[in-house]
Amino acid sequence: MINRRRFITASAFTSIAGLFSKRSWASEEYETVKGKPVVISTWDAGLNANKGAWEILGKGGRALDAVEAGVMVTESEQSCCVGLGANPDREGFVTLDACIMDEFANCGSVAFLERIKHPVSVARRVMEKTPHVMLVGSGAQQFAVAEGFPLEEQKLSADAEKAYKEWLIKSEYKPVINIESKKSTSFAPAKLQSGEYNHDTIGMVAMDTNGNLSGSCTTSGMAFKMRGRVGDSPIIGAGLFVDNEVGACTATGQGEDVIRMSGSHTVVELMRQGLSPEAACKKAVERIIKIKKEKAKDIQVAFLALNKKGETGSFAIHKGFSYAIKSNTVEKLIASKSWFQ
Ligand code: SD4
Repeated sequence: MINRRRFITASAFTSIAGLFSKRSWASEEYETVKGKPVVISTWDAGLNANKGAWEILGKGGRALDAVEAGVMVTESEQSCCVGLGANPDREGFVTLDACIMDEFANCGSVAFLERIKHPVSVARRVMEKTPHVMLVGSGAQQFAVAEGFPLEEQKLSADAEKAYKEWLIKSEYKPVINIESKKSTSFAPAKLQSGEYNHDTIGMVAMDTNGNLSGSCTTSGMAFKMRGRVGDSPIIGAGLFVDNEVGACTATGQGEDVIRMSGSHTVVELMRQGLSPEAACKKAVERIIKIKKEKAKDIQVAFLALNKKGETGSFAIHKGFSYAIKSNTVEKLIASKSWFQ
């Protein structure tokens, strides 16, 4: 239960390292950002992504433009696990999923998209230029090319190639996503074990100076997934949901378990009933735990939400999830609370 709000009035942008080392807030607190605009995004890659979004939000721009530009930063980071530099599927191909949603409930999505650098931008084109919400596979690629997106070379990044080769030695298919506390998964190559490669998604939600909300989500999905596998990230209501009257939410972690309880939509509906972002995320996590029972300890899912008042919050199954926040008064990484400690 939420009984205390912590208003962030930080005078200057405090050092991220310093703030991250102080994970001492009481369990009843949650982050509240005073004033708009504000942007939040998943994992540490969110710090850079938020800077990209801020180029637009900081100048009074629209949240929709900001959430597209923000996650494009991560899609471009070849060293990261989102976009074409990411880990491939079991057949050695990088396949990408993304979606975007605006304040009018317009939404667009692509899944199982190959050789396109910015799937989030293709998702936006689907939203703006077609009567549809979702395009997949070769159809999505064909649409992207027709829209002028260059078809990139089908080549793994050096890191992804190394990880894939290591994975091929055993070729074990035991999907485990994002459990930082469990660095040693049965298939995980060195970089996965170090946690460096364990995040293959960025989800971002933002409120602009007009108080309008938008969100985006983009991923390479689960490393070494079955060919054709699509997770929650491009699914409106699962990996992302925005309701401009209430709030917005994005999810990360084991997509299958987010899809089966319409995760992000559930969080927004809980906020509609009056729950704070953190309380809503926690309730959604509890629902997954109820569904998965004992198996919940083997999966990670985290929700990240923003409400119409500019309050933000998150909750994860396991510890290790963090999210990045940026507003006029704060820029930092926040360690999420979690069900298992
Ligand atoms: C998926 N939810 O494809 C994504 C994976 C993820 O950080 O979030 N990874 O299931």
